[in-house]
Amino acid sequence: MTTFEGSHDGKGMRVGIVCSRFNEFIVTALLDGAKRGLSTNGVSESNIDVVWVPGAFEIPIATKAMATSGRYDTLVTLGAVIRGETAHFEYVAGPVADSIAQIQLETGMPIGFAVLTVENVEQAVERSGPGAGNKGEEAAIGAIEMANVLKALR
Ligand code: INI
Repeated sequence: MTTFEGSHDGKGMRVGIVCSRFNEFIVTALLDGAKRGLSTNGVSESNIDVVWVPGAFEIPIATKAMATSGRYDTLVTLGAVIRGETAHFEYVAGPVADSIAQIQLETGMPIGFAVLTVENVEQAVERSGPGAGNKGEEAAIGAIEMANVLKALR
C-alpha cells in the first residue's frame, strides 16, 4: 500500500493571495493569519504576492488569472460575505465558492479558500482573530499541503 500525504513544508514555494476589500478590516485580519501560516511553514515573504480586488464577487477572475500565470505553486483566497449586510448574499457567496472549486479543477492549481460566509460581523471576527481558528491561516496551511500532495501525485 502506498499512502500519499502532503507535508506543510512551504520552503521555496511561490504563493499568490487574493483579497477582497469589502469588509476590509476582516480580510486584513485573514491576511495576517495567512501570512503567519505561510511564514511559520517556510514560505519566504519575497515569494508572496498579494492582489486586492473590490469584493468577493471579483475574487474568481483574479484567481483564475493568477492560476494560469505560471508564477505560483499555490493560491489562497480571502474574503468576507456577511448575510446581514446584503440581500444578495446568496448570489455572491455560492458562485464564488463554486467558481473557486471550478478553477482548481480546470487548472490543477490548489486554492485555499477562506472566503467567509457568515450571518453577522461577530461571526466574521471570531473566524479571523489573532489566535487559533483564523480561517486565513488554516487556508494558507491547507494550500501548502495540497501543493505538496498534488506534486507527489504527479
Ligand atoms: N462583497 C463582499 O466581499 N462581501 C459582502 O458582504 C458583500 N455584500 O454584502 O454585498 C459584497 N458585495 C460586493 C460584491 O462582491 C461586488 O464587489 C460588487 O457587487 C461589484 O461587482
